[in-house]
Amino acid sequence: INRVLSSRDKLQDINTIEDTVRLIREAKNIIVLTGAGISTSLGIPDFRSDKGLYAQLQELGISDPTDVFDLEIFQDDPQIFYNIAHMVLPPGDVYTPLHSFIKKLSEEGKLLRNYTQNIDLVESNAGIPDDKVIRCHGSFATATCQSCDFQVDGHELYPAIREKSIPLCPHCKDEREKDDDALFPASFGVLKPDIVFFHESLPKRFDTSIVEDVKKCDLLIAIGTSLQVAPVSKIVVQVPASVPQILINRDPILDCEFDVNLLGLCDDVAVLLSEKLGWTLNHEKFNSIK
Ligand code: CNA
Repeated sequence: INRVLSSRDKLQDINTIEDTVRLIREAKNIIVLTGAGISTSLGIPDFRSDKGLYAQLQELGISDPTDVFDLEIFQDDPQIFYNIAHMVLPPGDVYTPLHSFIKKLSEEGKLLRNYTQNIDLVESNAGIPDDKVIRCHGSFATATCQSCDFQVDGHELYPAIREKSIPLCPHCKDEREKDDDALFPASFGVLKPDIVFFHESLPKRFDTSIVEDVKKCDLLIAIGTSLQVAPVSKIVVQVPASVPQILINRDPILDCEFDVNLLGLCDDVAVLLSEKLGWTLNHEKFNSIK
């Protein structure tokens, strides 16, 4: 993955939250494009906010925090990733009102696809159907040996990740430990969660779905993302210019022209939109936020 920004011209006569509610009512094929901001209320830091992971890593003395998620650097020294991987481990069985809102879009037959950049698997906790979710940057669900491609359940890595140690492949482990003279490369027999690092390709399912989905899409809603990482950031220019686009985000995105910018905490916006749509969200916080 690499980084790109994009821009488009705004559509006329679509400016307000009332327009957003009308568009959601009328839409049948919504692409919801999500990022780390939709999980921050669960205590998972995003990358680029003031108190996000990148700022925390800089405080730890890591000058370029993207190094931590760089495949070539991982292959040279997997410990750099495993020193911080505990900070991005998926949470337990929890989800947010915003995740409930996406589930509701699906139940109403309006969700074409949720393209998520998140690796935290919270969409599943919320019950968003798997066929509606494209995990563009992979997830912690599985992990793969860097030497023999043996795949394990991602949960098997969690104890090692919490201890900041390097999880090893059950098949390559013995060979690696026999190697007194350290003849093997640093990543020999190392298990890596199947999350997409910089310099890695996105899952095939992303490429196969996006081409048809942008043709069918009649509304795009981007939520909790800074849209700094391509190719996901390019989705907003791949959908036809006639398709309205809504942003729900705490911070504005200056490089992109959305038709409506709903700036604020996405859980609050989800609750507000649901109220206006006459929907009840299946979430314990729904009434308290109201
Ligand atoms: P980012 O670049 O950190 O941007 C996050 C955006 O969310 C910012 O623009 C914030 O303003 C906004 N935001 C933060 N909190 C809220 C909130 N409560 N309500 C509304 N908006 C909010 O993250 P992106 O997702 O754009 O960048 C893509 C990276 C982040 C992907 O590669 C992910 O794998 C990676 N990531 C994922 C997770 C996760 O899975 N939860 C956590 C951290 C990073």
